Amino acid sequence: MTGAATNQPQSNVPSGKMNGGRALAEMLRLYGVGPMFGMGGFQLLPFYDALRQLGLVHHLINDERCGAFAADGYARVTNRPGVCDGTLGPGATNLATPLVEALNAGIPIVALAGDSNRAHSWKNMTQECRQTEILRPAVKELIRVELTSRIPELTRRAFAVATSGRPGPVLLDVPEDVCHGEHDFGSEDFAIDPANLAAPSRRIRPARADTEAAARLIAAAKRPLLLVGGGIHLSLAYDALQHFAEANAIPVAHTMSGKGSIACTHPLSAGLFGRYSRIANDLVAASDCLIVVGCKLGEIATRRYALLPAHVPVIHLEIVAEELGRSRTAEIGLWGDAREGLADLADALAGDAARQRAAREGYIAEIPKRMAKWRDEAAERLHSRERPINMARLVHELNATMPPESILVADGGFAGHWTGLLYDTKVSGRHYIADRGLASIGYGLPGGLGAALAAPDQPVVAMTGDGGFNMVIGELETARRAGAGNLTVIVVNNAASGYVKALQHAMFGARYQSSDLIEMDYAAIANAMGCRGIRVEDPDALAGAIAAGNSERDRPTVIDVVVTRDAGKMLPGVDNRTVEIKKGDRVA
Ligand SMILES: Cc1ncc(C[n+]2csc(CCOP(=O)(O)OP(=O)(O)O)c2C)c(N)n1
Ligand SMILES: [Mg+2]
Repeated sequence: MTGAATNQPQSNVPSGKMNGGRALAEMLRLYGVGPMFGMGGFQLLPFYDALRQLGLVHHLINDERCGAFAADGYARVTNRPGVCDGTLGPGATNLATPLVEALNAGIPIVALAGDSNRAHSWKNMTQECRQTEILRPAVKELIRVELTSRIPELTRRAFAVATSGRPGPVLLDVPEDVCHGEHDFGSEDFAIDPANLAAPSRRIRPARADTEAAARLIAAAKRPLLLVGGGIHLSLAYDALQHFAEANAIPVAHTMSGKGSIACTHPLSAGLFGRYSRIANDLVAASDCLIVVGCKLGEIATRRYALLPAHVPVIHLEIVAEELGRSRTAEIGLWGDAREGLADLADALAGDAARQRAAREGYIAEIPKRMAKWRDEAAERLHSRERPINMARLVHELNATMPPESILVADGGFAGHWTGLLYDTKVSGRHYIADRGLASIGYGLPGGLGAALAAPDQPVVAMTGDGGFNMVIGELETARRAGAGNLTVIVVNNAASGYVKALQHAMFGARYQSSDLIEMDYAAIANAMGCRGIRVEDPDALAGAIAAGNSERDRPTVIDVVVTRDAGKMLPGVDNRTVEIKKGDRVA
């Protein structure tokens, strides 16, 4: 059985006397939210009771942080706000890390936090803390609900903020007495705005003069290059991007978050740029016009702000005006939605597109050739028969085994680094998810759970380090209980906090401190937890194990892959050029 059960949008509008928790649950029902994740406490129990009465799907989570990560994974797959909750104090403060992830990555989430009864606040209530002050900078908007009667209105506001402009997380902070208190509601109170069911709620276009100036710059360029970030997913701009790139013969490089902007197997795909790169960084160096789309040009994308040559003009299309010029001056800033902006650029260039395609024939023919050359150079690692297993071989086997519409979720450690560089999506879309907003470890399993429940008919593989897995292992119980039989967790077991160990190897003379983990058999642990555990030490067994996980539907699978323990070989070595050690700086 998979976790196919989700909440369907419903139209019957309630009215009459009810408590705040019921009003909240009624609003979530009307917004058709997916499975919710949280852990109860007294403050929100009327809400839990209403969920039960209304038959809404809600999963108890073992750590609120994971509940919000699961909501985040759900939101990335569906573009609909993920919903999670935590109770007063520690429940609420556990939400901080995943809410910042969603804030930085622009993911729509509506999080609920129970708060103390205002009749007793600030008298050392148990679990009480200044949670609104702690969480305010972690969210796009924190809404404190002071009246039971305002619950529908402020829930509506939460969905509006979560899905509008650059999407993001919103926290509804609900005091106990507001949740337990009653109000006589009219049916008109429960209005919802259908525009806010999913992101993007509405779209805006860059100013015409800016678009025309950008078009002129592109038309004059010999080697333009698109640098695409996660905004492409938030805008669902895949078709517009592919049309623009193909019509004008412009290759597409992507960040980790932007993977899937066009299929990695598309002849115009230049792969990952930034800290790790196949061919894209060389193309950046030789470009005469960089078109940045839905990308913040942060540290990793720019190799610590050193990647983009100062003399090359930058056109930057971005939904948040304040991001323009933050780390790099843009010759032309296009403030608007990615899909609309790309469509406008394509229109502005339409008359000239055939000439551009002809002029850039040789340029775009280079891309697949360079990619093939890179692949030849990497072949030894991609096909490695080493034991312990080489990370490149693992990702190569994923490339060979994962169906086009499946989803790969990658955790913050090497799981993210290696798949960011080597994993190939076969179609455009959000088929690769990495938590690059905050790059926390521990996202893999819970994020994968949310993705698996959002796409119950697809195999979802969550790749995580052993350190990241240790943080959240209790959620295997949740995944089993939630029926996420389509979820496979791949633990890249290097018995180390590997990234830290690799840095200690490279920069601290292999003086390792607090970077070793004990040898564990995660397959045995998974089996004991009622999941399907498979341990892989032989690289030739990888394909079979991944295929077994992908076809399993009854219970989650955990594949424990014993990967290199050599700290000198842990960094994505298929491109050692990225390893540059500067005094006082870190690798790459
Ligand atoms: C919550 C959190 N703490 C610390 C870090 C810093 N960090 C980045 S990668 C890494 C190593 C994690 O070990 P593991 O999950 O086993 O992944 P590996 O690098 O070994 O593949 C650490 C500690 C982080 N990103 N997130
Ligand atoms: Mg590790």
